[in-house]
Amino acid sequence: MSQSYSYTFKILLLGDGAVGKTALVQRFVHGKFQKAYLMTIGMEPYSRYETINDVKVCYSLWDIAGQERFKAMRGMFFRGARGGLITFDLTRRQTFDNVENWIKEARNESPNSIYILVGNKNDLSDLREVEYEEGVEKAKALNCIDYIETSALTGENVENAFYKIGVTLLEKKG
Ligand code: G3D
Ligand code: MG
Repeated sequence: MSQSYSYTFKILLLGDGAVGKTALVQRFVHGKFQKAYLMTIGMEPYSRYETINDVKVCYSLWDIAGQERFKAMRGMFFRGARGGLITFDLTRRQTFDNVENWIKEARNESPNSIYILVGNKNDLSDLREVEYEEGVEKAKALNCIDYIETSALTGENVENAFYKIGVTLLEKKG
């Protein structure tokens, strides 16, 4: 059985180490949260097929997978990207402060791509270091399509984050 689809969107998972990029993509692709998985080395290809507004699209998801610190290895990763999730950890302000660097690099490598700002781990509300309004402000300032708070653990808003990117890319196409 073959799956036919109209578009393939290459979408990047960006952000500092341990913010939950792999957990988010696992949740989106496999529908579950895995407490422990091997630290991934190299690029992990994931895909999920979706129908958005009656159009079949393939999400090709590229998880930066352990290369957060190795800038020199990222050329292939960025090539051809249509968009990305710029992710930070709501419980670590440092990862929020680094969002600028990620978006700068992404725009430099893939000038026409679109980004959504994602504050992950919103299930850990007692440990939160970044307020919702700050996320909204930063998303505006950096020209992201939106700000959204997710939990790869509970699954909250994970579908929405990817859906928003897909819808926006389809609108750009059409
Ligand atoms: P990364 O791919 O960005 O480096 P990971 O991050 O997906 O490997 O996640 C880093 C750690 O955060 C993991 O914990 C993972 O279980 C946890 N995590 C990811 N997303 C969430 C979330 O939404 N809520 C909570 N509470 N934890 C999350 P460990 O303990 O394995 O290091
Ligand atoms: Mg990872």
